[in-house]
Amino acid sequence: MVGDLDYDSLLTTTDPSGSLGWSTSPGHASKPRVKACFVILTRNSELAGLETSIRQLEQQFNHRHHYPYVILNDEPFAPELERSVRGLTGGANTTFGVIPQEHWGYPSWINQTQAADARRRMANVMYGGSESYRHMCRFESGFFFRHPLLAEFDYYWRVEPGVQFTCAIDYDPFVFMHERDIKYGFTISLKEIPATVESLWPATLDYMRQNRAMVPIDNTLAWVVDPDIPSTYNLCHFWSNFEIASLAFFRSEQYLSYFNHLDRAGGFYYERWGDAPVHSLAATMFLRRDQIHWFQDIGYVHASYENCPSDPVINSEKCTCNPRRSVDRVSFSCTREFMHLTPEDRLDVDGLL
Ligand SMILES: Nc1nc2c(ncn2[C@@H]2O[C@H](COP(=O)(O)OP(=O)(O)OP(=O)(O)O)[C@@H](O)[C@H]2O)c(=O)[nH]1
Ligand SMILES: *[C@@H]1O[C@H](CO)[C@@H](O)[C@H](O)[C@H]1NC(C)=O
Ligand SMILES: *[C@@H]1O[C@H](CO)[C@@H](O)[C@H](O)[C@H]1NC(C)=O
Ligand SMILES: [Mg+2]
Repeated sequence: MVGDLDYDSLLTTTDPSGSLGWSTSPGHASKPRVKACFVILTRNSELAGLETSIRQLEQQFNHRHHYPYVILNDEPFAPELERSVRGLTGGANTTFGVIPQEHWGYPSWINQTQAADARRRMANVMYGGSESYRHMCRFESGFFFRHPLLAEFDYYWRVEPGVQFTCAIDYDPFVFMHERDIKYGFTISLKEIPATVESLWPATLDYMRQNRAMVPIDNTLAWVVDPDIPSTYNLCHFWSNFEIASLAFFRSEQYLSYFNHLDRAGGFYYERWGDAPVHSLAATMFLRRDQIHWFQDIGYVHASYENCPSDPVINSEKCTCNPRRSVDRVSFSCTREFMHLTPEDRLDVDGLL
């Protein structure tokens, strides 16, 4: 929680850009209103993409705010990468963290023979044959928020190498979320590849059965359960390569107990559970609809999909993207359904279990 933040005293800003999110006074370092940072997990080989992402983020948003960057890697950073990133992040504090071994690798209870069998069986599924991808998904599901470099922060914005930000962001999304008690923000939602999550929903139902009190009545599960086929996961998830979220949410007893349950079940290795469906199912179980926000106005491109604001005024004034390419318009997005959810769509959890 960021409840102890003295918000009112920070309301007057002398930031010459007039943007929200900072108060500056002569002789003092700029001080952000919300303790927030960017988190970028990267490999040394992704330097070019990392540079693209940071350049665009600085240009569209952060040159006015100087939120710090935390760059993470499972291997020691190449000195060239550190030098190059520091050159691009300018006024923002940038720290480089190597991920502790116990956060990136098999837990003791995983049978690695069985895990290798699963990789062979799933060789023709996207990343189904990859061992490192699985370590990455487990790390992003259960550990990134425990990295010591994130300890001082309350919110984070996840960024990946090689993404693009196609609209000027002339307000502060962290402040926007903090003011409204929003815990999870996304740009793109999609349907997951079924073979990667076959047992994720059954494991989630098990979790809810064993931890019934953890799931509030005003949850958002209606978004992931098809009303016509009760007790079935419709594969909808927020695409986690972009995320602006509360770290308190991930550090909560609810989230941690859910992650531990999934980790024990083994599907990060015996299937190929992605961090996107894991974060999403947690958000829908533990958060209210109004604590989850679609950043429709943040133009964002990751590989083959993009989010682009359809509002003609916003689009023409702030963006360089084509709204006709925005993925929320297509059938394999779940964003339209998310926007249509009302409190009356509340799902009876006991009916599910
Ligand atoms: N340090 C490190 N980072 C990794 C590794 N694998 C993936 N990542 C990072 O984890 C994030 C997700 O990996 P991606 O390869 O982008 O996977 P994806 O987004 O599901 O798929 P594509 O971007 O379409 O390939 C990115 O930030 C990568 O840089 C790894 O083995 N080591
Ligand atoms: C930069 O971040 C590090 C690690 O969190 C912190 O110790 C240091 O004080 C920060 N520097 C500035 C100038 O804020
Ligand atoms: C690990 O899995 C393999 C293949 O499924 C199995 O033959 C073996 O008995 C398992 N090992 C243990 C210790 O459970
Ligand atoms: Mg990616």
